[in-house]
Amino acid sequence: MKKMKIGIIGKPNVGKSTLYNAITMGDSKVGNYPFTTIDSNEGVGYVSLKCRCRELNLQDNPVNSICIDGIRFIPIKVLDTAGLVPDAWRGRGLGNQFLSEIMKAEGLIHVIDLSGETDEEGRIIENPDYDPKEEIQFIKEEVVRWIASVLENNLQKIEKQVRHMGIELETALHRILSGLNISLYNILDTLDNTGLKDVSQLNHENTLLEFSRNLLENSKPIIIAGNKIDKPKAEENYKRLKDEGIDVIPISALSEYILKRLTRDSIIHYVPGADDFEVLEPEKIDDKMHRILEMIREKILRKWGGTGVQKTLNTLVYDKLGYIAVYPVRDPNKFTDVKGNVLPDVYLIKKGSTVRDLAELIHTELASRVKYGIDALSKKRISLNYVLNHRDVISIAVY
Ligand SMILES: Nc1nc2c(ncn2[C@@H]2O[C@H](COP(=O)(O)OP(=O)(O)O)[C@@H](O)[C@H]2O)c(=O)[nH]1
Ligand SMILES: [Mg+2]
Repeated sequence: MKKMKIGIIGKPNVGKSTLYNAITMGDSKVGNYPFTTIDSNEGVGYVSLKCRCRELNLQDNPVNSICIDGIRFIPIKVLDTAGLVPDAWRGRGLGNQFLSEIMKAEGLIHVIDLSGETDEEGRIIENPDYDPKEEIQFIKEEVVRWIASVLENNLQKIEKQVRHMGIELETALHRILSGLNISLYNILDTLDNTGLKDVSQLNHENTLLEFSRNLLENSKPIIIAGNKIDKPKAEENYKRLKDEGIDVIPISALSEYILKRLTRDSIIHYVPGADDFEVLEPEKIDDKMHRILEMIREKILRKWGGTGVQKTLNTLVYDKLGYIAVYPVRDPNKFTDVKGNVLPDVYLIKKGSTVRDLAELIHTELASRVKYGIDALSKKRISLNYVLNHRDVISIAVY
């Protein structure tokens, strides 16, 4: 199955790479787990859910995912990028080079610096008074302008297709934009929303920008992660943004990174998303690290309910991208696959999907042979049009 991909964007120095490293750090406990780093800026992170194993009183044998202390983790691809600075769309800085790569992602995490200690270029400033609201605006505008420039560079091609080859405007646009994970539906919606009818309208800068802005909004969900909540002015900035109705998830990427690294070295035990950790080897923690860990426990985990990193991933995938997680099993009584693995797999599938869609996702060949489904929790037979729920356990009966 194709793994979902999400990207990390933001200005320089906000903590994108720290977040990326925290998200993609492999867990040593899963040793030869196949989902290791793919390349230098593309790695594997996890979306989590409360696993069904405990309530069913089962010892599970995860195959496509991981289960730690009753929390199931589903792998997704995560991309890191260089920071975007003002005018990046014109080629300023390095960020621009990565936009075509990052735009292939289904959704984006926009990391902002809540401390106010860095300016729009990511430079540390003396007086920490940079308003993070500004970077929310300007980064989005850079991406909008970049999409507009892609369209502008292809305008002749689009015009030729529409005027001389009888191709529909949406199809011509889709040929240019499909590589950016933008669907024909997204394009049709945007044509509708902006009232754009003729290709010539795209020749006007304002129309082109409006079209691009609308397209970004309806094709690329973006979640804002407010980083560095451990810093002095961060809470104040967070509250102000919240009061202005801006959705920001407060996070501390560095805390998550430290907790994951110590867990990897078996010095502490921390389950991503948890609001506490357990010290396993106190003798390996020096005074300085001890103080850092206590600070993380009191000022981050207890205060904010976690580092916010897992919450960011989950909110993006479940709430913004509209996925649910479903366990397919072969045997609805034992909750196993053909090899006897208990609750082996969990699939991310779009909300509103049916039993038939699940069969299709697992294997197109399976889809052609499906008879009906069985809800393994109630043992009830369900139709192929049954709409799946988050955490359903489904068996598919075939001919
Ligand atoms: N205080 C604090 N510093 C952080 C946090 N996350 C990252 N940083 C620091 O911010 C700086 C920039 O981080 P980096 O990940 O390289 O940022 P990038 O340029 O956006 O990739 C580094 O000094 C990090 O240690 C955090 O949660 N809290
Ligand atoms: Mg970086």
